[in-house]
Amino acid sequence: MWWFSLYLCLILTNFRVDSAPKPTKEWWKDTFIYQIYPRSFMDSNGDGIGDLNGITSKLEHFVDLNVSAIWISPIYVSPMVDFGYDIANFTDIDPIYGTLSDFTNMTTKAKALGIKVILDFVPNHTSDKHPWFQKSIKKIQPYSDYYIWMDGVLVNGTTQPPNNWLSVFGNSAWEFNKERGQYYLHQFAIGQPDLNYHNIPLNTEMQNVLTFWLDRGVDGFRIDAINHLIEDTRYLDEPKIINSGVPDNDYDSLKHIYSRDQIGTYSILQTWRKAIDSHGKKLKAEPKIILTEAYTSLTNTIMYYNYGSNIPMNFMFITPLNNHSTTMDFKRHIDAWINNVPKGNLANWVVSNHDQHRVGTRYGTRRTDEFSMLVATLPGVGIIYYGDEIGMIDRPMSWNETVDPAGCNAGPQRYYLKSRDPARTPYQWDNTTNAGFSTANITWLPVHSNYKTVNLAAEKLMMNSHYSLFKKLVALKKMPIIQSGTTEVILVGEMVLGVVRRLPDVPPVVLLVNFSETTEIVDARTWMNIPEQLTVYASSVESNIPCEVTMDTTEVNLPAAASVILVGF
Ligand SMILES: *[C@@H]1O[C@H](CO)[C@@H](O)[C@H](O)[C@H]1NC(C)=O
Ligand SMILES: *[C@@H]1O[C@H](CO)[C@@H](O)[C@H](O)[C@H]1NC(C)=O
Ligand SMILES: *[C@@H]1O[C@H](CO)[C@@H](O)[C@H](O)[C@H]1NC(C)=O
Ligand SMILES: *[C@@H]1O[C@H](CO)[C@@H](O)[C@H](O)[C@H]1NC(C)=O
Ligand SMILES: *[C@@H]1O[C@H](CO)[C@@H](O)[C@H](O)[C@H]1NC(C)=O
Ligand SMILES: *[C@@H]1O[C@H](CO)[C@@H](O)[C@H](O)[C@H]1NC(C)=O
Ligand SMILES: *[C@@H]1O[C@H](CO)[C@@H](O)[C@H](O)[C@H]1NC(C)=O
Ligand SMILES: *[C@@H]1O[C@H](CO)[C@@H](O)[C@H](O)[C@H]1NC(C)=O
Ligand SMILES: CC(=O)N[C@H]1CO[C@H](CO)[C@@H](O)[C@@H]1O
Ligand SMILES: CC(=O)N[C@H]1CO[C@H](CO)[C@@H](O)[C@@H]1O
Ligand SMILES: [Ca+2]
Ligand SMILES: [Ca+2]
Repeated sequence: MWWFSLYLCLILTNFRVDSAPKPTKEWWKDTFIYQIYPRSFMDSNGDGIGDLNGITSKLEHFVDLNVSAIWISPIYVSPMVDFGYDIANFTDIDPIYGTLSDFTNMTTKAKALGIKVILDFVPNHTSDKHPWFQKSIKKIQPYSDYYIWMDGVLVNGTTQPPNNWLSVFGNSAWEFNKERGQYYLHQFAIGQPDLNYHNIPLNTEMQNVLTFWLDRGVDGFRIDAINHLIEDTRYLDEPKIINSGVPDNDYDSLKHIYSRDQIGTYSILQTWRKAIDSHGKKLKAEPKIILTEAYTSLTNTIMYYNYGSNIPMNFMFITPLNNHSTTMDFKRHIDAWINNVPKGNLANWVVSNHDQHRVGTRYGTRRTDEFSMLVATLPGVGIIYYGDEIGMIDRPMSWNETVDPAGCNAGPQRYYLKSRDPARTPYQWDNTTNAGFSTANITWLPVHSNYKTVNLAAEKLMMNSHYSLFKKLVALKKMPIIQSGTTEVILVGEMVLGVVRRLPDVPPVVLLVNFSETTEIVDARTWMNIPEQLTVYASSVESNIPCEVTMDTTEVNLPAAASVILVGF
């Protein structure tokens, strides 16, 4: 009765086949992009903090991995209240990281090695130490309205903030400034006043910032927190979420209908797309990439494609999916994304970033590799966070080790729910002092104690490591079947998720992921309509499934939480 169960499976899993996206000449197509958190990548001068010369000294790593680009989190002048996301000068390098000539040194070498450089563009706010803000306080033109200033409201004789809006990092989003006698909006830290995009000269200044870095040879920008850019100018209170289960000063206690995802955001993005493209035309340069960061609905995310974003970051493996999601949840979300990418655009998949727990911590270490394997097998661009390629995991921090403002603001009882420090520890290069990251006695965040075994040098010597697996995945992404084959996401029984990529006249590429805690044998051949004999191309490290062996696909033995990629070449 195999035909009956196959038929049933076709109905139950709502089989779908998409047409291949049109080939584009964009350099980021079918590649991985690698995020560097510069404080933690490589320290060249022994002060315990990573820097530009450190990155320059390690650029060969990206050639070795064969990723197309590095995206570097902010390196600009900053009081470091939010570790660089609070910027006091958009067009200069913070001395902690180096100088503009170190930057040029880095990009020159990157260019010679064929590695693209993407900078972080943080348009929502500046540091409160930025000269624009200092002049805005004094109402000096044209800076007076560069920020969002409001009078307080008098409640029972005391001045209160203009409304109930909350900062992402907790407490009111408004801070009173005595000198100006008004409140300013800060959607993030108090030291990060929001810029006012209803002010046209301000946006012109921001376009000049983009041009400044394009003149210095950058290949594109990743735009930070874009959905916080514009606020509804009625400044109405936001509704409370009933039974949110969090304290009243927690960002998650309100529905952010007036301070986030406002429609005007898209036209601002379009002005930046135009500024970047017209700069490129003058120089006949290669196309520039724009990635946008917005934790928002699928519909809102997809809309960024239509207004100039090449990569509206797809955070599904961070949220809404999590360790408790079922195979069906995964299928539904993956299908929805692939179906909604507008024609002529590329899907994208983010594994991790500096705001989230590391992937092996979110899903458990056995599932660490699952996500780079999914990202490699699915169509489009993969985005990984430094350390993902060697399986780095969170290093839990005590309260007094905590330095992230999101953690500090939450206080000693709740800091660990909010702190992003555990995912920002130094890169683990080798088994020497500080994992080879720094010669300092103390690094800005502690190195994870697992560095003696989890490190790049050790993994390079091993046959079966996260590193060797990741290199195979980068190569897989460049194969024609992954670039332009059809994609089907299939439930193989209840506990196994399958992805099949097909091109006419060649054997398929098949990914199987076991969501369960016990081993069983599945008939992938019947469920997925694939050849009876396929070869193991790659497997998750802890699965211990040997590579290059031939498998009978009617009886695939998948250990707990294992992932495996099968090919016919
Ligand atoms: C790196 O990728 C390029 C294509 O993007 C490919 O031509 C080259 O062979 C790859 N290098 C290695 C060492 O695999
Ligand atoms: C940023 O720094 C550069 C170099 O020091 C300086 O020329 C420029 O005026 C600064 N920008 C602002 C807005 O202060
Ligand atoms: C550029 O970086 C390399 C490697 O770190 C270093 O040897 C060289 O002196 C640097 N050059 C400049 C101009 O800073
Ligand atoms: C103002 O004061 C009155 C009397 O003390 C009190 O009942 C009321 O709740 C206060 N209003 C607010 C908004 O705090
Ligand atoms: C993920 O779920 C499994 C099964 O319920 C559990 O054993 C594991 O501890 C969870 N891992 C994380 C990181 O929550
Ligand atoms: C953290 O605080 C505790 C109690 O005050 C102290 O014993 C401990 O040494 C501190 N640890 C660090 C890393 O500062
Ligand atoms: C590191 O600590 C040792 C011993 O405490 C001290 O002698 C040395 O000067 C310190 N080095 C640095 C770079 O701080
Ligand atoms: C450190 O790593 C090297 C290889 O990178 C290895 O040869 C050596 O045995 C390791 N030492 C220790 C103490 O683990
Ligand atoms: C993922 C990301 O970059 N998030 C950033 C969003 O913006 C705030 C404020 O700039 C940063 O703290 C986050 O790190
Ligand atoms: C670990 C493991 O093998 N778990 C599951 C793998 O897939 C089969 C088939 O769906 C499940 O029954 C196993 O429990
Ligand atoms: Ca340093
Ligand atoms: Ca804003």
